[in-house]
Amino acid sequence: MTDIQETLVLVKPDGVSRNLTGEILRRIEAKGYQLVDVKLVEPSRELLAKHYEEHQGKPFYEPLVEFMESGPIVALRIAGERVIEGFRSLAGTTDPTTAAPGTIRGDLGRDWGLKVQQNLVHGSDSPESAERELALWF
Ligand code: RTP
Ligand code: MG
Repeated sequence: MTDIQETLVLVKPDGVSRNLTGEILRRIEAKGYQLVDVKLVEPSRELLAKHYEEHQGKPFYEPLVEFMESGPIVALRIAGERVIEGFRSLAGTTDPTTAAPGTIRGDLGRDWGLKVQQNLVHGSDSPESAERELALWF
């Protein structure tokens, strides 16, 4: 049985400013996922507050939102078999220093003592998150 899903991927401001959007999309397409929609977004604080509502009140919340407002973001709607967990696997774990080599964060991410991990990408973490986040960004 197939399980074709859609997920939201964000190339965060560090990825866009470091000209890594193409490299990130290349990895997504090379894996076999389909690009369904794409846009460059400068998100409002309201959008970011909704996007990160699960993190409100955490110590990293404010620096995270400020970082996400620091430059344009590329939002991608991606489709494929089990793409939600598949993209999380391509991205690697949250901290780019310890993310496995071979992953986007492990190969390309940097954490040079920055408070917020500037870890290049976001990917929805469940079917419920994907549906909610795609409706926010697209
Ligand atoms: P994402 O939501 O961006 O795909 O990343 P994730 O699931 O791996 O990480 P999550 O726990 O959802 O955290 C969201 C983003 O917040 C920043 N963060 N900083 N301790 C910290 O300083 C910290 N923890 C998380 C990262 O940018 C992370 O991607
Ligand atoms: Mg998350």
